[in-house]
Amino acid sequence: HMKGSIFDLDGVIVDTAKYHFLAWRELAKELGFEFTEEHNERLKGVSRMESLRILLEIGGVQATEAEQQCMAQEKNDRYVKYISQLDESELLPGVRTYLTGLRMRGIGIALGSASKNAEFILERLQIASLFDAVIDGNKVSKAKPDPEVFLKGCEALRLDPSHCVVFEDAAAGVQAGKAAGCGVVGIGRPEILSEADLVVSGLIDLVK
Ligand code: B16
Ligand code: MG
Repeated sequence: HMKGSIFDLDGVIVDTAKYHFLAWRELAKELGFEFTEEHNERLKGVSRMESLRILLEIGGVQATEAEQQCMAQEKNDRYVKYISQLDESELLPGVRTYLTGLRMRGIGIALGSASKNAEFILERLQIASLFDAVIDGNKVSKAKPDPEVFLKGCEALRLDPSHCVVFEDAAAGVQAGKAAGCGVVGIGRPEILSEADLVVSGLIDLVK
């Protein structure tokens, strides 16, 4: 049975993908090409530098390592401007109720996200205090589907992975959770998340 829980951020707790999209689209426009919402799907759950690599490939743009660092910084500056406006109202349905319920049952709660802005986002959403541990893009070196982020989450909760459940919206995240030895609840479409032990459309489905 579940003693600990580890949550992905984007797509599970909040829809930050729409702000990533706006920021990436602005960068692409500056570089002289169109970046669509369909393109943006490829960046979900992917690290910042890997996202940039994919974006440059879409635009057919070559850039040196130094130029890429500069572009990633510019994208992040734009993104941070958007997420500075975040507030509680942008929590996805059921999130606060579900997390509060876990706390009342004594179940550990950790974040397992690729984002380097995760702490800031939790603060803006006013849910930072609900988390016992935050494992984010600043603490991991290997991206999902590598299990590192979730193994570190279990370690921070001082629990064996077999007692932890991962909540993920991306296929690579579901794979990472399984590879860590955790139970996995997929959030989204069953076709994409078939490796999960259970798939729901959102945390709201678990609080009814
Ligand atoms: P940052 P998650 C991921 O969040 C996003 O889905 C992905 O689009 C983003 O590129 C990545 O975080 C890195 O974010 O630029 O803020 O470090 O789903 O792993 O919570
Ligand atoms: Mg996600």
